[in-house]
Amino acid sequence: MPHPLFDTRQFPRRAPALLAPLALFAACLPAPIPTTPPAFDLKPPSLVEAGPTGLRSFVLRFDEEVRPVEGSFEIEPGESGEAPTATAEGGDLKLELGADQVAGKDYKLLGEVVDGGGNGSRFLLSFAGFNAHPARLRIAEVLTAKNSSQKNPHRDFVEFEVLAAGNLGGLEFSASSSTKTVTWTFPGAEVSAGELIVLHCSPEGSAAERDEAGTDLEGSGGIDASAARDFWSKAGPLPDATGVLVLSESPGGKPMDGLFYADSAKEGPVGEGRIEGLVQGLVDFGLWATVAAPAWEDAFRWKPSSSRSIVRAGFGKEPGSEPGGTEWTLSATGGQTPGFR
Ligand SMILES: [Ca+2]
Ligand SMILES: [Ca+2]
Repeated sequence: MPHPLFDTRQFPRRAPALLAPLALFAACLPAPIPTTPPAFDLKPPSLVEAGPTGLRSFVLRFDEEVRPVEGSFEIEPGESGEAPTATAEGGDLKLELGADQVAGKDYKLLGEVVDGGGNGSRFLLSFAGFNAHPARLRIAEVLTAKNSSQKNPHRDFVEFEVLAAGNLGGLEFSASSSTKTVTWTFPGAEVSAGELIVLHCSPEGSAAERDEAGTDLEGSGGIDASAARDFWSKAGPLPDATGVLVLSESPGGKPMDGLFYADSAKEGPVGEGRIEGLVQGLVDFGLWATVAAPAWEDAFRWKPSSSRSIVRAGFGKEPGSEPGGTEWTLSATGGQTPGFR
């Protein structure tokens, strides 16, 4: 195998010796045709994108042609004990797994490729197991700030309504302020249409706070734990006053629903930045309406409150039938309903 930093096939060591006799005849030869120096590939392949493409398939795209290093591929946890097999087509490395992935389960994938110059790249990736029948959800209610009232305490939560039955595994929820994004990925769980799901975004960290991914919906305690399906995210709280919430089909995938909310004191164009980009992403998929470039007036505008939740006005409407701030309203003070309508 060639040395990773020096491709001997492209630069034979005997080359200088061969050039010497040629120089003797140079005077008899026509003027030399300008040539470019030989190209040395010293750069290892870079990974451009990667992800599962089916229950047993995974594709990694590199920025140049690659070939797999046999025996280097491992998946953890391996559902079958068999190592993935790899084939390459140009810059695409295709892995065939020995068993079906479990939707939303955490996997690690390890392997190595080399390019035509013998430069190697090792990779170690984490990914959520492929979801062959994702559930379709939309956001139903949001409480953005902790309310530490002794009598009626609440914590940041997002309630989702299941529009179409399926598996939650790998669906990604993100909450962004102008400076920061936190993301959380659903574990695998089969859900039915009409079910409500509560994602608690500011847990206390108590042992009673348990994810309800199975059939027992009474398994969790903790503040705001509900009769519906509860999950607890340690990724970080929701932005209190102004932010963008996005639910995506897969990590970094197509958005399924979103909410743009803003302090009513804000006016005019949102301006370039994280929030504008996220709102534009929702607009592009017909999930939020704007007149032109995103402006604060396009948001659900409110006077931020830790005692009132933001609720979708009217369950039962098709998503996108009236996308935008007008689809949302505020609950009464103390009128949060995590896990029920
Ligand atoms: Ca529950
Ligand atoms: Ca509710």
